[in-house]
Amino acid sequence: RQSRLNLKHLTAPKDIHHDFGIDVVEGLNKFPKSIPSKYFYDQLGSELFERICDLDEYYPTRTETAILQSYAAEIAAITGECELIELGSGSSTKTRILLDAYRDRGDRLRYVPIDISGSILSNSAIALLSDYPTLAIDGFVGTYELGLQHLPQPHLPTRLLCFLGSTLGNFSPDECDVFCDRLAGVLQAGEYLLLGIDLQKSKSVLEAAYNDRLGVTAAFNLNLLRHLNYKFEGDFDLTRFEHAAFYNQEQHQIEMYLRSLGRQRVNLRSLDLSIDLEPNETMLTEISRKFNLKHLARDLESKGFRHIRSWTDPNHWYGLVLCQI
Ligand code: AVJ
Repeated sequence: RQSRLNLKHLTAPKDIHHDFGIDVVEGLNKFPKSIPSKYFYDQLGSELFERICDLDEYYPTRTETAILQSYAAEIAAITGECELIELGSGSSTKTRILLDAYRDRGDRLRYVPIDISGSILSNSAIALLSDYPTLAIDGFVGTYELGLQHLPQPHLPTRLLCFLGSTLGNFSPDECDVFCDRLAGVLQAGEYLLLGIDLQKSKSVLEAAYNDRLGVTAAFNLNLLRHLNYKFEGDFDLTRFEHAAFYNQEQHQIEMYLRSLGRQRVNLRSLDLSIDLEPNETMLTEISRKFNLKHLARDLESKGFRHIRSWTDPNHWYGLVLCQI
Protein backbone atom coordinates (compact mmCIF):
# COMPACT_ATOMS: atom_id res chain seq x y z
CA ARG A 1 0.00 0.00 0.00
CA GLN A 2 1.36 3.38 -0.97
CA SER A 3 1.76 5.95 1.74
CA ARG A 4 -0.55 8.92 1.44
CA LEU A 5 2.13 11.38 2.44
CA ASN A 6 5.37 11.98 0.65
CA LEU A 7 7.34 15.18 1.39
CA LYS A 8 10.80 15.73 -0.03
CA HIS A 9 13.40 18.39 0.68
CA LEU A 10 14.66 19.43 -2.73
CA THR A 11 17.83 21.04 -1.48
CA ALA A 12 19.82 20.39 1.62
CA PRO A 13 19.12 23.21 4.09
CA LYS A 14 22.79 24.17 3.76
CA ASP A 15 22.37 24.81 0.01
CA ILE A 16 19.41 27.08 0.70
CA HIS A 17 21.62 28.82 3.26
CA HIS A 18 24.37 29.19 0.68
CA ASP A 19 22.02 30.75 -1.93
CA PHE A 20 20.59 33.04 0.72
CA GLY A 21 24.11 34.28 1.54
CA ILE A 22 24.93 34.97 -2.10
CA ASP A 23 21.66 36.88 -2.60
CA VAL A 24 22.25 38.95 0.52
CA VAL A 25 25.82 39.91 -0.40
CA GLU A 26 24.69 40.89 -3.89
CA GLY A 27 21.63 42.83 -2.76
CA LEU A 28 23.37 44.77 -0.01
CA ASN A 29 26.45 45.63 -2.03
CA LYS A 30 24.52 47.30 -4.83
CA PHE A 31 22.81 50.68 -4.87
CA PRO A 32 19.96 51.04 -4.12
CA LYS A 33 20.17 48.19 -1.65
CA SER A 34 17.66 45.36 -1.72
CA ILE A 35 16.95 41.97 -0.18
CA PRO A 36 14.86 39.36 -2.05
CA SER A 37 11.39 39.02 -0.58
CA LYS A 38 11.43 35.22 -0.54
CA TYR A 39 13.57 35.49 2.61
CA PHE A 40 10.68 36.93 4.61
CA TYR A 41 9.36 33.45 5.11
CA ASP A 42 11.26 31.88 7.98
CA GLN A 43 9.06 30.31 10.66
CA LEU A 44 8.18 33.62 12.34
CA GLY A 45 7.87 35.43 8.99
CA SER A 46 5.39 32.82 7.75
CA GLU A 47 3.41 33.20 10.96
CA LEU A 48 3.41 36.98 10.68
CA PHE A 49 2.19 36.67 7.10
CA GLU A 50 -0.73 34.53 8.34
CA ARG A 51 -1.54 37.34 10.83
CA ILE A 52 -1.40 39.90 7.98
CA CYS A 53 -4.03 37.86 6.16
CA ASP A 54 -6.43 38.42 9.07
CA LEU A 55 -5.96 42.21 9.22
CA ASP A 56 -8.91 44.45 8.43
CA GLU A 57 -6.86 46.46 5.95
CA TYR A 58 -5.37 43.48 4.12
CA TYR A 59 -8.19 42.59 1.73
CA PRO A 60 -6.39 40.23 -0.75
CA THR A 61 -6.59 36.96 1.17
CA ARG A 62 -10.18 37.45 2.27
CA THR A 63 -11.26 38.52 -1.21
CA GLU A 64 -9.51 35.64 -2.94
CA THR A 65 -11.10 33.21 -0.49
CA ALA A 66 -14.55 34.63 -1.23
CA ILE A 67 -14.03 34.33 -4.99
CA LEU A 68 -12.86 30.73 -4.57
CA GLN A 69 -15.86 29.93 -2.40
CA SER A 70 -18.18 31.26 -5.08
CA TYR A 71 -16.52 29.62 -8.06
CA ALA A 72 -14.59 26.51 -6.94
CA ALA A 73 -17.42 24.26 -8.12
CA GLU A 74 -17.34 25.95 -11.52
CA ILE A 75 -13.55 25.55 -11.74
CA ALA A 76 -13.86 21.86 -10.84
CA ALA A 77 -16.57 21.39 -13.45
CA ILE A 78 -14.35 22.94 -16.13
CA THR A 79 -11.19 20.95 -15.36
CA GLY A 80 -12.83 17.70 -14.27
CA GLU A 81 -10.91 15.30 -12.05
CA CYS A 82 -7.40 16.63 -11.70
CA GLU A 83 -4.25 16.75 -9.69
CA LEU A 84 -3.71 19.99 -7.77
CA ILE A 85 -0.22 21.42 -7.80
CA GLU A 86 0.35 24.49 -5.68
CA LEU A 87 3.28 26.89 -5.60
CA GLY A 88 3.69 28.59 -2.24
CA SER A 89 1.10 26.42 -0.57
CA GLY A 90 1.73 27.83 2.93
CA SER A 91 -1.07 26.80 5.27
CA SER A 92 -3.15 25.47 2.30
CA THR A 93 -6.26 27.18 3.70
CA LYS A 94 -7.54 28.28 0.30
CA THR A 95 -6.66 24.96 -1.32
CA ARG A 96 -9.21 23.29 0.93
CA ILE A 97 -11.95 25.14 -0.92
CA LEU A 98 -10.80 23.56 -4.17
CA LEU A 99 -10.33 20.14 -2.59
CA ASP A 100 -13.89 20.35 -1.25
CA ALA A 101 -15.20 21.09 -4.73
CA TYR A 102 -13.42 18.09 -6.27
CA ARG A 103 -14.43 15.85 -3.38
CA ASP A 104 -18.07 16.89 -3.84
CA ARG A 105 -17.85 15.64 -7.42
CA GLY A 106 -16.56 12.31 -6.15
CA ASP A 107 -13.15 12.83 -7.77
CA ARG A 108 -9.94 11.23 -6.60
CA LEU A 109 -7.81 13.76 -4.69
CA ARG A 110 -4.13 14.28 -5.26
CA TYR A 111 -2.16 17.32 -4.11
CA VAL A 112 1.40 18.43 -4.85
CA PRO A 113 2.22 21.36 -2.52
CA ILE A 114 5.51 23.22 -2.95
CA ASP A 115 6.74 25.63 -0.30
CA ILE A 116 10.04 27.06 0.90
CA SER A 117 9.01 26.69 4.55
CA GLY A 118 9.33 23.07 5.66
CA SER A 119 7.59 23.39 9.00
CA ILE A 120 4.47 25.05 7.58
CA LEU A 121 4.35 22.52 4.77
CA SER A 122 4.52 19.45 6.99
CA ASN A 123 2.04 20.83 9.53
CA SER A 124 -0.52 21.67 6.88
CA ALA A 125 0.00 18.34 5.08
CA ILE A 126 -0.68 16.39 8.27
CA ALA A 127 -3.83 18.40 8.96
CA LEU A 128 -5.05 17.88 5.37
CA LEU A 129 -4.55 14.12 5.52
CA SER A 130 -6.73 13.81 8.58
CA ASP A 131 -9.46 16.03 7.11
CA TYR A 132 -9.43 14.37 3.66
CA PRO A 133 -9.20 10.61 4.24
CA THR A 134 -8.68 9.77 0.57
CA LEU A 135 -6.19 12.53 -0.24
CA ALA A 136 -2.67 11.63 -1.37
CA ILE A 137 0.02 14.29 -0.95
CA ASP A 138 3.29 14.33 -2.86
CA GLY A 139 4.95 17.61 -1.88
CA PHE A 140 8.27 19.41 -1.90
CA VAL A 141 10.12 21.74 0.41
CA GLY A 142 12.06 24.06 -1.84
CA THR A 143 11.97 26.97 -4.23
CA TYR A 144 9.36 27.17 -6.99
CA GLU A 145 12.05 26.61 -9.56
CA LEU A 146 13.20 23.34 -8.00
CA GLY A 147 9.65 22.21 -7.33
CA LEU A 148 8.74 22.70 -10.98
CA GLN A 149 11.78 20.69 -12.04
CA HIS A 150 10.74 17.75 -9.88
CA LEU A 151 6.99 17.47 -10.44
CA PRO A 152 5.94 13.85 -9.93
CA GLN A 153 4.48 11.72 -12.71
CA PRO A 154 0.81 12.72 -13.15
CA HIS A 155 -1.64 10.12 -11.80
CA LEU A 156 -4.96 11.75 -12.72
CA PRO A 157 -6.38 12.73 -16.15
CA THR A 158 -5.17 16.33 -15.98
CA ARG A 159 -3.44 18.82 -13.67
CA LEU A 160 -4.26 22.26 -12.29
CA LEU A 161 -1.30 24.36 -11.27
CA CYS A 162 -2.41 26.88 -8.64
CA PHE A 163 -0.45 30.03 -7.96
CA LEU A 164 -2.60 31.98 -5.54
CA GLY A 165 -2.22 34.92 -3.19
CA SER A 166 -0.90 37.29 -5.86
CA THR A 167 2.61 36.04 -5.30
CA LEU A 168 3.13 36.57 -9.04
CA GLY A 169 3.12 40.27 -8.11
CA ASN A 170 6.42 39.86 -6.27
CA PHE A 171 8.18 39.29 -9.59
CA SER A 172 9.42 42.14 -11.74
CA PRO A 173 7.95 42.15 -15.27
CA ASP A 174 11.08 40.41 -16.57
CA GLU A 175 11.04 37.78 -13.84
CA CYS A 176 7.35 37.31 -14.49
CA ASP A 177 8.07 36.64 -18.16
CA VAL A 178 10.69 34.04 -17.40
CA PHE A 179 8.45 32.44 -14.81
CA CYS A 180 5.43 32.16 -17.14
CA ASP A 181 7.62 30.63 -19.84
CA ARG A 182 8.80 28.15 -17.25
CA LEU A 183 5.20 27.27 -16.32
CA ALA A 184 4.31 26.84 -19.97
CA GLY A 185 7.31 24.53 -20.27
CA VAL A 186 6.37 22.17 -17.46
CA LEU A 187 2.65 21.89 -18.18
CA GLN A 188 1.45 19.48 -20.83
CA ALA A 189 -1.09 20.30 -23.53
CA GLY A 190 -4.58 20.51 -22.02
CA GLU A 191 -3.42 21.18 -18.45
CA TYR A 192 -4.58 24.20 -16.45
CA LEU A 193 -3.17 27.19 -14.63
CA LEU A 194 -5.10 29.02 -11.91
CA LEU A 195 -3.66 32.41 -10.96
CA GLY A 196 -4.79 34.64 -8.10
CA ILE A 197 -3.85 38.26 -8.70
CA ASP A 198 -4.36 41.53 -6.93
CA LEU A 199 -5.87 44.21 -9.16
CA GLN A 200 -5.20 47.92 -9.62
CA LYS A 201 -7.23 50.12 -7.32
CA SER A 202 -7.06 53.37 -5.37
CA LYS A 203 -3.81 54.37 -3.71
CA SER A 204 -5.53 54.82 -0.36
CA VAL A 205 -6.90 51.27 -0.20
CA LEU A 206 -3.57 49.85 -1.34
CA GLU A 207 -1.41 51.87 1.02
CA ALA A 208 -3.64 51.03 3.99
CA ALA A 209 -3.22 47.31 3.20
CA TYR A 210 0.57 47.61 3.53
CA ASN A 211 0.60 50.07 6.45
CA ASP A 212 -1.79 48.46 8.89
CA ARG A 213 -2.58 50.20 12.15
CA LEU A 214 -1.45 47.28 14.32
CA GLY A 215 2.00 47.33 12.74
CA VAL A 216 1.94 43.65 11.74
CA THR A 217 3.25 44.44 8.26
CA ALA A 218 6.02 46.54 9.82
CA ALA A 219 6.93 43.59 12.07
CA PHE A 220 6.85 41.27 9.05
CA ASN A 221 9.21 43.59 7.17
CA LEU A 222 11.60 44.10 10.11
CA ASN A 223 11.65 40.36 10.80
CA LEU A 224 13.73 40.04 7.63
CA LEU A 225 16.60 41.74 9.51
CA ARG A 226 16.16 39.41 12.46
CA HIS A 227 16.29 36.50 10.00
CA LEU A 228 19.55 37.89 8.57
CA ASN A 229 21.02 38.37 12.06
CA TYR A 230 20.16 34.79 12.95
CA LYS A 231 21.46 33.22 9.73
CA PHE A 232 24.63 35.25 9.26
CA GLU A 233 25.70 36.36 12.74
CA GLY A 234 24.44 39.85 11.94
CA ASP A 235 24.10 42.89 14.15
CA PHE A 236 21.19 44.76 12.56
CA ASP A 237 19.61 46.84 15.35
CA LEU A 238 15.89 46.54 14.60
CA THR A 239 15.13 49.73 16.54
CA ARG A 240 17.25 51.70 14.06
CA PHE A 241 15.14 50.85 11.00
CA GLU A 242 11.57 51.66 10.08
CA HIS A 243 9.03 50.12 7.75
CA ALA A 244 7.95 52.16 4.70
CA ALA A 245 5.48 51.11 2.01
CA PHE A 246 3.91 53.18 -0.74
CA TYR A 247 2.11 52.72 -4.03
CA ASN A 248 4.07 53.61 -7.13
CA GLN A 249 1.23 54.59 -9.45
CA GLU A 250 3.32 54.71 -12.62
CA GLN A 251 4.54 51.14 -12.16
CA HIS A 252 1.36 49.91 -10.51
CA GLN A 253 3.22 48.39 -7.61
CA ILE A 254 3.49 48.59 -3.87
CA GLU A 255 7.12 49.09 -2.88
CA MET A 256 8.15 48.07 0.58
CA TYR A 257 11.36 49.31 2.16
CA LEU A 258 13.35 49.28 5.39
CA ARG A 259 14.66 52.78 6.08
CA SER A 260 17.76 53.46 8.13
CA LEU A 261 17.08 55.82 11.02
CA GLY A 262 20.60 57.24 10.95
CA ARG A 263 24.08 56.69 9.67
CA GLN A 264 25.13 53.21 10.65
CA ARG A 265 27.39 50.30 9.88
CA VAL A 266 26.05 46.76 9.97
CA ASN A 267 28.12 43.60 10.00
CA LEU A 268 27.15 40.11 8.89
CA ARG A 269 30.05 38.18 10.33
CA SER A 270 29.60 34.80 8.72
CA LEU A 271 29.37 36.47 5.28
CA ASP A 272 32.37 38.65 6.04
CA LEU A 273 30.20 41.59 4.97
CA SER A 274 30.05 45.11 6.38
CA ILE A 275 27.66 47.66 4.94
CA ASP A 276 27.23 51.35 5.59
CA LEU A 277 23.88 53.06 5.54
CA GLU A 278 23.23 56.78 5.22
CA PRO A 279 20.49 58.44 7.27
CA ASN A 280 17.15 57.62 5.56
CA GLU A 281 18.80 55.24 3.11
CA THR A 282 16.36 52.53 2.10
CA MET A 283 16.62 48.85 1.31
CA LEU A 284 13.94 47.52 -1.04
CA THR A 285 12.46 44.35 0.46
CA GLU A 286 9.42 43.73 -1.75
CA ILE A 287 7.47 44.85 -4.77
CA SER A 288 3.86 43.78 -5.00
CA ARG A 289 2.51 44.48 -8.46
CA LYS A 290 -1.13 45.19 -9.07
CA PHE A 291 -2.56 43.88 -12.32
CA ASN A 292 -5.13 44.68 -14.97
CA LEU A 293 -7.06 41.50 -15.74
CA LYS A 294 -7.33 42.12 -19.48
CA HIS A 295 -3.65 42.89 -19.87
CA LEU A 296 -2.64 39.86 -17.87
CA ALA A 297 -4.92 37.57 -19.90
CA ARG A 298 -3.37 39.00 -23.07
CA ASP A 299 0.18 38.45 -21.77
CA LEU A 300 -0.67 34.88 -20.84
CA GLU A 301 -2.11 34.28 -24.32
CA SER A 302 1.22 35.41 -25.78
CA LYS A 303 2.90 32.68 -23.70
CA GLY A 304 0.61 30.02 -25.11
CA PHE A 305 -2.01 29.96 -22.36
CA ARG A 306 -5.58 30.01 -23.64
CA HIS A 307 -7.74 32.15 -21.39
CA ILE A 308 -10.71 30.10 -20.16
CA ARG A 309 -12.37 32.34 -17.59
CA SER A 310 -11.70 35.04 -15.02
CA TRP A 311 -13.64 35.77 -11.88
CA THR A 312 -13.58 38.76 -9.61
CA ASP A 313 -15.33 40.17 -6.54
CA PRO A 314 -18.07 42.84 -6.62
CA ASN A 315 -15.48 45.63 -6.06
CA HIS A 316 -13.13 44.24 -8.73
CA TRP A 317 -10.31 44.31 -6.20
CA TYR A 318 -8.99 40.84 -6.87
CA GLY A 319 -8.98 38.40 -9.76
CA LEU A 320 -8.79 34.69 -10.37
CA VAL A 321 -7.68 33.64 -13.84
CA LEU A 322 -8.06 30.15 -15.26
CA CYS A 323 -6.21 29.28 -18.42
CA GLN A 324 -5.24 26.18 -20.34
CA ILE A 325 -2.10 25.37 -22.20
C1 AVJ B 1 2.09 37.04 -0.28
C2 AVJ B 1 3.62 38.26 -1.54
C3 AVJ B 1 1.37 38.33 -2.12
O1 AVJ B 1 2.60 41.11 -1.72
O2 AVJ B 1 0.71 41.30 -0.68
C4 AVJ B 1 1.81 41.19 2.52
C5 AVJ B 1 3.12 39.66 0.92
N1 AVJ B 1 3.78 41.81 1.97
N2 AVJ B 1 2.07 42.36 3.12
C6 AVJ B 1 1.78 40.73 -0.88
C7 AVJ B 1 2.89 40.85 1.79
C8 AVJ B 1 3.26 42.73 2.80
C9 AVJ B 1 2.05 39.45 -0.09
N3 AVJ B 1 2.28 38.29 -1.00
